[in-house]
Amino acid sequence: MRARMALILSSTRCELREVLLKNKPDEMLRISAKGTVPILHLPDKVIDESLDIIAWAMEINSKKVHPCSEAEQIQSNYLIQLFDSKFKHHLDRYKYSSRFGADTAKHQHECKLLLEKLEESIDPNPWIFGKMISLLDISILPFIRQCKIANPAWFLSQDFKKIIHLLEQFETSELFELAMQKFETWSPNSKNKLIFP
Ligand SMILES: N[C@@H](CCC(=O)N[C@@H](CS)C(=O)NCC(=O)O)C(=O)O
Repeated sequence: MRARMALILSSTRCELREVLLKNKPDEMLRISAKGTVPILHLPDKVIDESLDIIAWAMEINSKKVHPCSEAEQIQSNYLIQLFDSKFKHHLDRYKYSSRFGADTAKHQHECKLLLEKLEESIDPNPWIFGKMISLLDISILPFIRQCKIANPAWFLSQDFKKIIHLLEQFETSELFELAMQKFETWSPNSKNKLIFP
């Protein structure tokens, strides 16, 4: 979802190949053996980390994204890394506690502490840095949304109201709708190329 949003925001079109993670095509594993999505296959290289795909797309065109001041850039980098590492770690264990043999309540609590920390450091209007959506918004909101989906009643009853409101802004945006479109699964026999966005 993060990579799709970066492509949309940078007005970069590409052929999109939707895959089933439980049935990864050889074509996918041949270009990136680690077997995770997203993967961007360029003529001269393969980029298989979403944050790197976002960075690549922004090199092409970042006009629709908030231009960060130096201080915002530092805050943004810090929070993106925090959510990609610590928050994601606890989120996975909160969402899939049986798969990880994890304690749901403990990991839910750790997610809550990180969301409270975020709540203290932002003042969205309507996006984190103001009128324009930023790389921080698109990098962390998909994870925060997964945290909500794990237990909506719990999430919506928490005190981090600015985050709840920001997530609502995200989930009702045109960008979200475009990025969440469903596509048919690709196979080597697929006749038509699917161009996105
Ligand atoms: N740090 C990676 C994580 C990618 C990742 O874990 N993607 C998940 C889907 S959202 C995946 O491909 N999992 C592999 C699987 O379930 O087999 C990134 O953001 O690109």
